[in-house]
Amino acid sequence: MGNKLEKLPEKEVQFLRMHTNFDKTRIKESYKEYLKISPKALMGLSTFKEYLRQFFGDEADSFAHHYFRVIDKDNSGNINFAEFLLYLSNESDPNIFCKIRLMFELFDIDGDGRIEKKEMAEIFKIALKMTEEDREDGLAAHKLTQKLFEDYDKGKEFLTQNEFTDMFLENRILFKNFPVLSSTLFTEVCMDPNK
Ligand SMILES: [Ca+2]
Ligand SMILES: [Ca+2]
Repeated sequence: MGNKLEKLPEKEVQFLRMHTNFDKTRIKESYKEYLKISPKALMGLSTFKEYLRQFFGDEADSFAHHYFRVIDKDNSGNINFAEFLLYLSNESDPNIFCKIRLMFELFDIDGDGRIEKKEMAEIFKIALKMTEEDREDGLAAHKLTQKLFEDYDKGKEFLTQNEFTDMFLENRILFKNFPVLSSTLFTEVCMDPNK
């Protein structure tokens, strides 16, 4: 008691009801869980790193600033609860295209709306490291990127969002080791149909 952070303002609850798949109860419960991860409500990169490490191990460390970039929608340098929940909502949405959109943003490191080879190689390098399949300092990631570009970039040297979507849908196994943040807050990732 006495900590005014403990209660989520009604306005924010309403906003999140409108913009996520979650009902009031789940929003409030998530907020409690979120405060355990980030007692100050605003989460900086170092807190976010600790959180990822706790759930996904040290290997997830190199993913931290990339995920952080995607979640920190307003580029404020901090993640707030709304940003976090919006991310979880998209990630756990039954519509796979919501998740693909997040993945696209993860790979589009410079945010210019297209994925260059070096961006894809960078992200796959991290992902492959988590599976210990890439001991050769990114070589496997480069080969994989090369192959995917041959199949999907139509000779342009970058992937558009549509091309990335096709690539994702036809190669889902490549994404199996990416951290799924909604699994950390919700034991069963499912939607309330009466939102
Ligand atoms: Ca922010
Ligand atoms: Ca880019």
